Amino acid sequence: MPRRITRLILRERVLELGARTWIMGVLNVTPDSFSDGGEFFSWERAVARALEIEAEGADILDIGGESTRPGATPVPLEEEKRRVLPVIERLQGRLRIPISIDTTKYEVARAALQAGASMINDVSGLRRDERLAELAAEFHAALVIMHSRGTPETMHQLPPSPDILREIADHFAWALARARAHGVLPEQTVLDPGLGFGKTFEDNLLILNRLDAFAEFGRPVLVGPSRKSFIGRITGMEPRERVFGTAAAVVAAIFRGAHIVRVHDVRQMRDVVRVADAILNVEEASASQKGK
Ligand code: HH2
Repeated sequence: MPRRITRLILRERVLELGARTWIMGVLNVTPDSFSDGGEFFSWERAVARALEIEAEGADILDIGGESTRPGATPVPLEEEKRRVLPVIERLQGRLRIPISIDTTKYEVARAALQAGASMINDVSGLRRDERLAELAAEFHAALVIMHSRGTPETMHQLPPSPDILREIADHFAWALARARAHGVLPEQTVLDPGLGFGKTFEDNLLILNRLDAFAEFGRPVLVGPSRKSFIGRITGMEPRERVFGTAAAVVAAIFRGAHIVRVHDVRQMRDVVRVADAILNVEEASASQKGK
């Protein structure tokens, strides 16, 4: 079944999502991210990787200056700004795809938007600071509302959720209402169930298998399975070796209605996404006639 087409506002751009899957390429300007920590921890290398991510076929670039892995050291505000802002500034006029800022901090998001970012990727889903919604409204930026159980410091001590799908849906309903109250249009929002964020191994698999449960909100769904530990638990592979496992999760997500996939291995996932999209979008009536 083809995916639902939804409109997404990213500042001056208004895009139709759903005809094909969007790829969000990950750029972590951090020394300690779980799968690529330290790799792009200099402005020159980060800028070069950003341009490469675009050339490899990403539709959006997600820049983050603070690792969210469990137990990661919180990054002070000024340090997070120092990591990401020079990269966004140096990309102005050079990168054609929109930039998303992966932060939960109001000041970082504001400075990133001022420097040219057009999406806020809030892994706390407005729980840390609702003013991120005010910012999205003010700049007409897109807002990713992700579900997380607890914070990176606490998420692995929480008892499992009795009903993870219900818990995520309740959070989406709450956060969409809060965003609306701060002046964010529904067309500016994207929903993300937050794979790995305080979820059990089975929760992660269930979320992917039942991703279509979140279609009821009528908003694009983003998922970030890339190199995550539930894949390592199945394959026994280290983070950088989880490319094929990530590919399987990406295909499953696309077939359950994901509009955007957040990945590190953009070049490889571009082919994965293209093939999955072609299968998803084939029309039965024309299948026997065309392209023999
Ligand atoms: N996952 C990570 C970070 N940000 N944002 C969204 N919307 N969805 C996700 O699943 C998501 C996210 C964690 O991955 P990564 O950025 O590679 O690691 P780290 O947080 O250690 O930098």
